[in-house]
Amino acid sequence: MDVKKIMTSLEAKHPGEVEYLQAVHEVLESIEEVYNQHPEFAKAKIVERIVEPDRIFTFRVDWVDDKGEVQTNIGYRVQFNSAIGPYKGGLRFHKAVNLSMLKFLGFEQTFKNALTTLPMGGAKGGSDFDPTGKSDGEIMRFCHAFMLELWQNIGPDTDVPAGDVGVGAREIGYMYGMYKKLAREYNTGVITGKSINWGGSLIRPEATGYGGLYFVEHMLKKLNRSIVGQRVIVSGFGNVAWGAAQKATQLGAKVVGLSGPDGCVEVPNGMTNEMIYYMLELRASNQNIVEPFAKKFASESKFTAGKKVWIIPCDIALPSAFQNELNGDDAQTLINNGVKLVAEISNMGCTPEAIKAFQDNKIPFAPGKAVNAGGVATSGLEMTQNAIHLSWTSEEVDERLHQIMESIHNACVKYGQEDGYINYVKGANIAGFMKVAIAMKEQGVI
Ligand code: 2IT
Repeated sequence: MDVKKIMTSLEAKHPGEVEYLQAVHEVLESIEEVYNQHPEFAKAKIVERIVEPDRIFTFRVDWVDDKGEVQTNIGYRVQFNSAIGPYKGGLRFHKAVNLSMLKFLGFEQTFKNALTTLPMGGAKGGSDFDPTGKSDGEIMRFCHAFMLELWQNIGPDTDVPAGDVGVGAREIGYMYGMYKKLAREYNTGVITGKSINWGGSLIRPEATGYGGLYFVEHMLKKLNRSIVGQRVIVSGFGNVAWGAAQKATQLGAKVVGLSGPDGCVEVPNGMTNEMIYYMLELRASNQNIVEPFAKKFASESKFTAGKKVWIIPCDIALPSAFQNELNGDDAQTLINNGVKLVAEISNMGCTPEAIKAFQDNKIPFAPGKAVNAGGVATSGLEMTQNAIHLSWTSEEVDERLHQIMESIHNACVKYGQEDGYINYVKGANIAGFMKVAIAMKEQGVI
C-alpha cells in the first residue's frame, strides 16, 4: 500500500472533505506496515474499499418554527461499513454538520465498533439543524420531519442510530415516536439512547464518560500511577463531559476545568456533585454557553471569556466536545503546564499536530475511537436487552462496560508497543482495522 498515492486519489475524488481525509490519513499511516504483511488484503483491494462508505443518504428536512416560518435543513445518513454487523452510530445535530464531518465520523465509528468486540458495523448521520435557542416544540417538529425522511433506511437489524452532539434522550424520543408511527413496527431496538421508561439501558447516558475513565484507569495502571488526587480538565459541558466529570470525581480525581463555546471555567478545588448535576441543567437550557456555571458557583470558580479549557494547568486532559478542539498550540500549552496524560473522549478531538506533540514528548495519549467506545458499546448492550426483552441492572451493564473497556485497552497495548511507549493511536487503528478487513475479505467482493 502506498499511503501517499491513496491519499492523492482520495483528495481528487473528495476535494475539500478535510475532516474525512484527516481521519483516513491517520488510519492508513498506522496500518501501512501491517497491511503490507498481508498480500491477501491488497489482492482484495481492502484499503481502497474500506475508505469509501457503503452508501450515503441525503435528504431535505422542512419544518415550521414557532413564528410560523418555514425552515429547511439538510439531513444525512452515512452507512459506512457493514462487514461485522448492522450499521450502528449516532446522529449529530449541529450547525457545522456537512458530509465531510459525517464521513469522518462514520469511518471512525467502523473501527471503534470493531474494537468494542460487539457485532456492529459503522454509520453516522445528522443534520445542519442548530438546536441552540430552539423551543421544545421546534425540536420536536424538526425531529419528526427528520425521521419522516430517514425511517425507510433504518431498522433494528439493518441500521440503528443513536445520539451524538445535539441529540440526547429527548430527541431520540421524538424520532422514535415518528419511526414507530410510520413503520408500524414496535421494536425499540431500532434506536439507542432511549429513555429508561421505554427500552433504554441503565448507564447508557453515563457510558461514554464512564468508559473513558475506565480506559484512563487502565492507562495509569500500566504506568503504575493512580488517578487519586489528579487534576482533570474536560472540554464542553455536554453528555460526554458530564459522564467523565462524574466518574473522575467518584474515582478520587479533582475536575478543575470545563468549557463552552463562550470560554472556560476553572474550579480550583475540583467540581462538587452539585456542580456536576448543574451541567445537565446548563445543557437542557439549550443556550450552549458555560458562563452561567461560573455565575452560579461564583465563589468557587472563575470564568475566562474566549479561552479554551487547555490553558488551565492539569495532570489529565480529556477532550470531550468536538473534533479538532485541541490543536498544536494547545498541546504545547498543556505540555508546558506539565500535563501527564491525554485521552480523547470526543471523536478526533486532537489535530495531527497535537497528537505528534504529545507523542514526541512521550506523554501517554489515547484516541477517541478507543477511549470513547464505551458509549456505542453500551448502545450495543441496549440492543441486546431490547432483543431479549429484558432489562439488566446498572451493576450488570457497568460490569460489561468495564470488561469491554479492558479488552479495548488490551488490544491497543497488543498492537501499539513501541520501545517503552504505548502508541495507542497505532494500537487502536490496527486492532480495529484487522477485524473489519478480515471480515471484508471473508465475505468476498460485494
Ligand atoms: O460517537 C459515538 O460513538 C456515538 N455518538 C455513539 C453512537 C451509538 O450508536 O451509541
